[in-house]
Amino acid sequence: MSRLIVVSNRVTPPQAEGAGSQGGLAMAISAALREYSGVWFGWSGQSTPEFTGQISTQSAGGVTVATMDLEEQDIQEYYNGYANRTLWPLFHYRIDLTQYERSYGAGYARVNARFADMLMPLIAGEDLIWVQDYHLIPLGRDLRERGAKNAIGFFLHIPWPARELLATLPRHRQLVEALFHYDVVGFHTEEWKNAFVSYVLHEAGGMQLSDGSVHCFGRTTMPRAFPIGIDAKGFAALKQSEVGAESYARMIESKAGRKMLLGVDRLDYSKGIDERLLAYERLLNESPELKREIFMLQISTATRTEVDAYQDMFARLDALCGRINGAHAEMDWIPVRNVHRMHSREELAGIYRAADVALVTPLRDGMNLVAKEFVAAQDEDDPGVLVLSRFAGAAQQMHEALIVNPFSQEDVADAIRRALAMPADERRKRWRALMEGVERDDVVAWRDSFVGTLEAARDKGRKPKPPRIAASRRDG
Ligand code: GDG
Repeated sequence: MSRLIVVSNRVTPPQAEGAGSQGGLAMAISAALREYSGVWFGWSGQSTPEFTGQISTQSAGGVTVATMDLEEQDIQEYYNGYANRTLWPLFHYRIDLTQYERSYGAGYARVNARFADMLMPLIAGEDLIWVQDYHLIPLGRDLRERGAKNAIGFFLHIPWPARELLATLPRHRQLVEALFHYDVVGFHTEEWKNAFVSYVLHEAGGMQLSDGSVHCFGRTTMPRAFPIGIDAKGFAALKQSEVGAESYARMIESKAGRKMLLGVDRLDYSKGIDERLLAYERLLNESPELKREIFMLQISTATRTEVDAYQDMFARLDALCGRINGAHAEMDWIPVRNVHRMHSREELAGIYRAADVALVTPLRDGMNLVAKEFVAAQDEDDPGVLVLSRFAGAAQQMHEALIVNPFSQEDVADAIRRALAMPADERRKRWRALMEGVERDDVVAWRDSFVGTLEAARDKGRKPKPPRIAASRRDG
């Protein structure tokens, strides 16, 4: 078996799992690498006064973890700048928040080149290289320029924007061109993949070939949807752990017979937290009979605190929760519990299990793992109901959830009412179908399907090439 080298912006060693610090991507990667004798390379998260080009390596759970430190200027321009002030908002359809600064673009190019310089000596002939996410789009091209002949794949964890939005980005063609140095380009959903193909055909004048690959800028790549999953069995087991069972018992006691609506998010404008609270406020105003019967627990953890768009989010959230509580609370009932503390994975599993309704209502989300974790943590005899935004990638797989438009307070309030009133039989039926999908399309299936496609692309590249037949070419 070839060795797998995974490259991502941040690296969280697998043994840190359970410590409560891993985001969606980190959880998925450590689960994916666990069975490989793979290498995981990325930024340590630390800054250094001057870039030294030194790599620290450590072995953890069969995985070699290799990290480098970055200079403060690199972190500001590449990470807080181009990645999180430019690409993240733009790819989440927020051009109003997108900052287009040349210095950010220069920092992004510089750090990707640093990644390539540092990674080249670690690469052996047969290694498969798998680059993760929007921080590292140019890395494949930078590696090729340094002579890498390996199969290199790229996976995007966030949405791919509509081409009209992408066209607002200065040098958007160069960004897309860089993707053509990968053998495989993966997206969570057909929708994001189609948006990419649409750009290639209509904006860049490329063509799609009969096998689904796309040809443009003199190169060919294979775009495909690989919906990410969770470690479903592992997550379901967490709720049975000592801490998981304890947090479940604590939640059940504090529910005092009421039904709990649950939101769990990194505090990010893409997650639709304010909109969700406004929908809940509307529900309380429209259905006063539900008061005292329900409450909402919103867990929102801090993220990207150095980026301005995130800085006033806690203040806004607290003000909104304060307003709802001020208007509706009674001496022995509070409608919203607003929690910013981070919980361990085990605690989280217990909390999910105790919830009656999960509100996963992002305005735009690549996939959303919270939806899948909630399903995995339910008890089969008495499962909760998932209310899911149609704009989360997860909605394209989780059809048995109550699918809502998160921009419509009425729509979300209706879905909450429906979830609260749903008979146990229907809840079980929906949950069984959802759980089947979460178990089948888990993180191992995601890894195997991506790596299998990358291996196939490598093997195909070794054979003599058949003549190319254009399946479709639309004018641009
Ligand atoms: C990106 C894409 C895509 C949250 N609070 C706590 C905590 N979390 C964990 C959740 C979940 C993760 O954070 C969030 O994952 P998401 O998938 O919802 O979102 P992003 O972090 O934005 O991830 C996303 C993902 O990449 C994977 O491709 O699905 O669309 O945006 O795992 O459980 N974890 C702990 N304590 C908390 O308080 N331990």
